Amino acid sequence: MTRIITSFIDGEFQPAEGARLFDKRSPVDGRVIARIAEAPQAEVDRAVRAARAALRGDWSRMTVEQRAAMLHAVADEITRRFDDFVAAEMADTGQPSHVMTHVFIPRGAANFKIFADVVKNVPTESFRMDTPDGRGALNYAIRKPKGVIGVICPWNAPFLLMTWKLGPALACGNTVVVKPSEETPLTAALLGEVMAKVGVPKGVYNVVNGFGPKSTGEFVTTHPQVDAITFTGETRTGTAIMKAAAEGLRDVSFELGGKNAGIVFADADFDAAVDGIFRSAFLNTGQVCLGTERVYVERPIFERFRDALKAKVEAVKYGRPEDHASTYGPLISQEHRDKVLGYYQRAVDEGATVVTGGGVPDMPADLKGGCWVQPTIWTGLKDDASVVREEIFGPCCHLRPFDSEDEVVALANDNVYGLSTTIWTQHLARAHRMAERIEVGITWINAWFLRDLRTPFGGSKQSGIGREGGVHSLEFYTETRNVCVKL
Ligand code: NAD
Ligand code: 6OD
Repeated sequence: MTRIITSFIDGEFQPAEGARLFDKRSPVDGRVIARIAEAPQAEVDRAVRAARAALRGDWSRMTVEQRAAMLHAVADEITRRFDDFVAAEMADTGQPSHVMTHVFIPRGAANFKIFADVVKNVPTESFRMDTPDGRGALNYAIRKPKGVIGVICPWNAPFLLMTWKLGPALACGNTVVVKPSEETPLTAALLGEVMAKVGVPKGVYNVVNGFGPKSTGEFVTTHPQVDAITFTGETRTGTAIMKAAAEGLRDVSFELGGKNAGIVFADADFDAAVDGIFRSAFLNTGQVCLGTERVYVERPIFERFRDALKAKVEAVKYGRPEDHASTYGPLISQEHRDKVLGYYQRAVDEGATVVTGGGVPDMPADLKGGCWVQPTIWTGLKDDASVVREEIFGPCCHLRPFDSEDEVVALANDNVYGLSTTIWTQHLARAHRMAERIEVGITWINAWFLRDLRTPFGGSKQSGIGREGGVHSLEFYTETRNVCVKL
């Protein structure tokens, strides 16, 4: 029988009777793997009220130490149920098991641990001031939870990205109403089981499922009792959510789209650069916000680099995620596949040379219903081609030669997005100089997606608002208040 995923509110999964259900299909073969109950306005309202009530219950009476210990217990339970999380995320996304076991699921547990530790160790400021009577005064700051946080999540790395918001939100003493992507509901539901098992007070973690506009997502973001909204997803959606948040002047934290530049100098460690760019363009079938769909290669090594990257791309192994030989998965949905294939066609129309890929692979009969596309490399596009300017969010990149540092900095910055860049060179003085000049939130030098969770993470320009990570997350998930004591 097909499993039904319902909302998790006030510590309980909701009954499925009477719910409006929609299908969750496997990206691998198109089979229906679950049916999801779309939470209507009234159910979102119950979730928000549960979260509000929990702000005044046992959760609010816990010491920081007790809350941090509870989040460590959540992390430990995720680790104990590691295989269940891997299976759920593989079913939702179709991505290979090694990506789940090495990257995405371990980060779930790490996201709870790091912020449990941060809140215990971050001081607040104090200022001693002079006063006319000579006795002075002491100011000190205290941090308070912001309240009920609406957490709106995307589908591309569902568990990593959801827990990246939940870890700090809960560590700071907030309660949450999470809206997972309609494409990837499974790990958020599993986390409900974990929260209940560990004894996280009812109403602290709530999940409502459904779509975005005119559906569950919008019901969360427009709810007047939601105090702040943290969102990861497309820039266009961020604009809609910001409008919703303007009502009631609620705070937002946004991690949005990107069209990131990978930059390879001729002096780079060649093999490391090819590996790095291969990962940055094709990991997770290119569905990573930090991915490099624009790759600039210094002219003397351009052709050699193109050929080496092509060889790696042509060696990917398509297959089911649980087959350990698979290195490459499908896109998330047929809708997203149509979008990516639309760009594949547009690249040809805009005059690209297709180095490899550009279409649909010939899959075995049992996988034909999946959302497969070929990993693709282009060259020869003009800098103003839409394929070079717009986020595709697929397994593809355009390679373009460059001749000077100034030229490549200008090319990298010539975009409305500013999320990340990866620079490959042995000339570290130049790399540091470029890091100052490229308008992005995150620069990697001779690395990509190497994450220290204490560092500021977020985008410049249209790639985001705010920074999360380490103490930066506390700026969003707490309200700092000043206390002034006359001495
Ligand atoms: P999306 O914006 O389509 O959807 C994200 C979430 O928002 C989903 O849960 C969706 O249901 C909800 N939503 C959509 N419209 C809404 C509305 N009007 N009101 C409330 N909720 C609404 O994004 P996606 O397709 O799921 O994810 C891919 C995008 O996310 C890409 O653009 C990618 O670059 C971006 N992303 C950015 C980062 C980052 O850290 N900067 C990380 C991952 C993904
Ligand atoms: O590593 C992270 O914390 C993070 N937010 C990664 C985002 C990946 C985007 O697809």
